[in-house]
Amino acid sequence: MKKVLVTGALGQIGSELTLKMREIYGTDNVVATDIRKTESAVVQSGPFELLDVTDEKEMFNIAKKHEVDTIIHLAALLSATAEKKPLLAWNLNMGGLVNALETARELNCRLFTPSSIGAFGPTTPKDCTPQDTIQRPNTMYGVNKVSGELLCDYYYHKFGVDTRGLRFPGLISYVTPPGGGTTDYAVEIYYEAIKNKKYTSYIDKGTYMDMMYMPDALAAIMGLMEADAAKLKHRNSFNVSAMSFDPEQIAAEIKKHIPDFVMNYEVDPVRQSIADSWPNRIDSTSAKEEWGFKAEYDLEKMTKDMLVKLGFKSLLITA
Ligand code: VAH
Repeated sequence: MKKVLVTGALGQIGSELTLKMREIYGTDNVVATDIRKTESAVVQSGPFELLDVTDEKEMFNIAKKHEVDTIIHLAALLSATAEKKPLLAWNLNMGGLVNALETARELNCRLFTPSSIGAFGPTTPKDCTPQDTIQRPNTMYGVNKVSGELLCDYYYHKFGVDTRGLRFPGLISYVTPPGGGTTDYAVEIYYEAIKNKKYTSYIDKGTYMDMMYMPDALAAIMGLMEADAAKLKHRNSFNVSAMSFDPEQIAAEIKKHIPDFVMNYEVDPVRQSIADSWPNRIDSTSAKEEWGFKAEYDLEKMTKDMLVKLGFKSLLITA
């Protein structure tokens, strides 16, 4: 990776990944793009171009102009929004990916795009979900993710494009909030715990989902992109997870630091049914074996860090 183009650079992953990669690869070597322009650090600190990923010509032109050798394609709608606007999700999520793959093919770039635990469905084994298993999702987001995995496989086998991907769990961070996802509750809860000492969860007790703290997600993307291509047996996205919990467990962890924190439940049927269709806990063995994936943060370590980073002053338990 010498020169990188990032799409969706102002989103939850992009806003942190762009800055991290600029530190490592040099500011001018990471070109950020997004459909909107803000006063953010990503826009201020290095090259930035406005880009609607459904515009193939524009994506190609920007990639060519900056002579990039790697595309990190992040622009997409998340699961809950995709369920509300399925056609928009299809057009944006699939149209954007096809354009990124075509640009990568024409300019001989390596390409990363995230898949998700959303690529699994109700008939997938729920626990210790294997790397290679049944994928029959019943959400538009899931349909996009499986189609995306297949397309990445296709471009690798048919055209030799060096495609790489990760099936991310819910990503938790204190920098940029996610938007329109099913796992967003696990981010919102920290903000509300500090602000109001209470949170109303739209996901029900007992609903387990995989999660990961953003520093581990960024390290995983860069680790996979730097991995020796010859060692990668999977091109269709690696299972990666750092932890699995249900709303009661994250609330209990927060209570260790904020004892009067109160959790209430008002279940949102749309997001609950999406969550119910996903695995409880996926198996990341292939990622560990093929390119050395590892996660540093579990629920306890992440909670301490989130609370401190969000400005919570008195941590009762410090060890
Ligand atoms: C979502 N965070 O909730 C995303 C994700 C694991 C799920 O891909 O839509």
